[in-house]
Amino acid sequence: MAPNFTNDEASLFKFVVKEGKGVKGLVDSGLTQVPARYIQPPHHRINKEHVAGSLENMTIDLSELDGPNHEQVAKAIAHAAETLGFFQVVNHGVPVELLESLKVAAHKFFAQPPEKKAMYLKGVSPSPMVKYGTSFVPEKENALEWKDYVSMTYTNDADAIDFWPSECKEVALEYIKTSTEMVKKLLQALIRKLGVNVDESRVDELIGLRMVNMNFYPTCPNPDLTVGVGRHSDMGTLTVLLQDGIGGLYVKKEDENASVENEEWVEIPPIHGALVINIGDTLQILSNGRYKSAEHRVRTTSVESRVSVPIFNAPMPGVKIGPLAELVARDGVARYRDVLFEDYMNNFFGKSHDGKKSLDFAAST
Ligand SMILES: O=C(O)CCC(=O)C(=O)O
Repeated sequence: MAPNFTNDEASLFKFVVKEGKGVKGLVDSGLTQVPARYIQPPHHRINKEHVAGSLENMTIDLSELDGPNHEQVAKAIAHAAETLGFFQVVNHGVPVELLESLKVAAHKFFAQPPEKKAMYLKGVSPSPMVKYGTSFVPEKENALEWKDYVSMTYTNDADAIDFWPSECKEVALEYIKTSTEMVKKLLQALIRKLGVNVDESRVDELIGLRMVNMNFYPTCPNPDLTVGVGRHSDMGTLTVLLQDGIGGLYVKKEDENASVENEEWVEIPPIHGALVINIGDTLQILSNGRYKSAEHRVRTTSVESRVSVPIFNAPMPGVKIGPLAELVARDGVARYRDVLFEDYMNNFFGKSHDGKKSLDFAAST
């Protein structure tokens, strides 16, 4: 018999969050409608009919970045970063077989019994670099997100092998290793397109913190009332995201004046072998607002469980981030203040998802 959580929020919270049974545990218990705690207010729900279309033509062949078409490709990347903040890449250097293995590993991790996953809950995990959980910051959220995740922060190979979950550690480590070169190249190209030269050590510093997450979105009985991930931008520099074939990732078209009813969202279509790249808040700040961190969100589905595997490439906590000095001189204004990335990160993880409000923390005074 499915536990009845409809009118008992405390028991629900204990079951899903504290005991680590997650949304997957709820679904496995046989529930036929989502508990009230998962119902989003109307303006946060994702209405499929209001989607402006899908982003078919933003796929960039990265092998061309090293060839005679370098300038053209760099221009396309910068254009995507200035407009939607999202694009997809193929020929990115991460083997396509590895992408397939990552999706299999994600399913394998979440298919385990709850107690095997709960050993990575915050507070009991054998390492602070591995965290299993559900939603985003459940303690702070009025409506929970329909998602479980495991997050692995990279420090060095030995720690990854010792502490990351055995179901996914090898592929996750390989994913980080094979994607880092691409991330560096993209960042170099984007910074050069701003007319600024930075040395390699600064580029390394801006992506020195790497977290690979495995997200699991179980099937949901009420996709119209829930979200997999609520509207947000990422805090770091560049995110690399592998999604499976289910679809449901939406990005908002920039229009500061659009009301919630009029805003336009486009779907990032799943493309076999491609990786999705999105601009994070850090790069918006560094570029003095020229590149846009992308506001995005994820729909739930009643058809099949979905997995995605992002790598969040971000500065090391001790790095100071702020608009590049050359851009401030050129623009005549600093649109953001300098902040320590650690403070930016603590603020980001201290609040529920709320569009691009995370950037307010670095707003110039
Ligand atoms: O699952 C996705 O497609 C996106 C995930 C995401 O936005 C996140 O983990 O922050």
